[in-house]
Amino acid sequence: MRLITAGESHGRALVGVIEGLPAGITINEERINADLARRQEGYGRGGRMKIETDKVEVLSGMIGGKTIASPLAFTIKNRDYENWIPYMDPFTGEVDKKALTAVRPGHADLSGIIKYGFGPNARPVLERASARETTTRVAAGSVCRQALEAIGVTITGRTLVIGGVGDESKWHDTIRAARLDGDTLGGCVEITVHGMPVGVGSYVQYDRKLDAALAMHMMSINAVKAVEVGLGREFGYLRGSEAHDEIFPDGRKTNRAGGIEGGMSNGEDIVLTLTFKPIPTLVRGLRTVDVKTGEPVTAANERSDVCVVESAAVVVAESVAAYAVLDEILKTFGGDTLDELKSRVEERRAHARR
Ligand code: EPS
Repeated sequence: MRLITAGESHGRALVGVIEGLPAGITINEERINADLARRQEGYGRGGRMKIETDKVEVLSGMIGGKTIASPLAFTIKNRDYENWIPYMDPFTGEVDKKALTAVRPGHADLSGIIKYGFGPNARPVLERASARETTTRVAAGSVCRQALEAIGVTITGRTLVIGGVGDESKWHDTIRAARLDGDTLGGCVEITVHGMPVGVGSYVQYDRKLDAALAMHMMSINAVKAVEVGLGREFGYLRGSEAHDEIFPDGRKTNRAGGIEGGMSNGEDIVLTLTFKPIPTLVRGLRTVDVKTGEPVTAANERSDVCVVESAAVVVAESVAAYAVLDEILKTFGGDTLDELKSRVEERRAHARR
């Protein structure tokens, strides 16, 4: 499959095109909208989420509720665009009237203006670097999830840590304290893929390894700085006798590998842990340089979220995993129709049981 996304955070709309979906997948629009709504939730979100009510509009690739194998295109409107037309209109927008020159450490601002020659204004950079882009990843992922469920593969996610705190009962207090300090927080999210058939991915070539593909997709999520498979970094502290999952006549009794050995799924749950860095837009502002004057200043204080790890990051990670897992399943099994794919996956499951 291929997925291409487009859209600026305060532009007219977000756009996605998924190419390579098999024909015959039943897609429920309300499921997509429910996932989009879940992405907007969570303690620690900023004012923007009160403006938006993200809804998908599918433009092509489906008839009568089922995919027809042609590219599935969709849009999600930015309601906030109404307030930004003078600055963001594709033909008449005067972007320098919303200039951001006090570039934010940790954001794409500085490298982006150097790279694309935007003069002393990071607005055209941050509009696309914004995590608003994850809206399209969730809509695309929701479509993929519905295909995966039809072949018995489901994906769940949960927050493990917010701002260094593992105790869920303390998360809101932790986020509240950061907000009062004008600060932001990151955290960790765990993603589990259940029902994966054996042998998705391959050991035979580096770019066919399942863990390599999943890591690439997960690292592409805004703010993700680490992806771990199974025990991940903990492997560095263990002996082989403590690290591997022994095999018994009735299967494995542990899943330290996180469901992937030799770049292939081994039939156990795939378990990934993602670490998100704290959002780089801080109310208190970090020290930086104004790219217009060259003077030291406090970084721009745009409206922003304090923490997205409680809900948004979970659904984004689940959705990106759904796209990546379906893509890898299709690379391994192929199938022009969902029924073809389903029977090939079933055949593999039957073979693995033998
Ligand atoms: C973001 C800044 C904020 C966030 C945004 C990401 O938006 P705004 O600049 O409109 O206040 O709310 O996230 C979303 C819009 C979203 O849908 O998640 C940024 O600078 O990355």
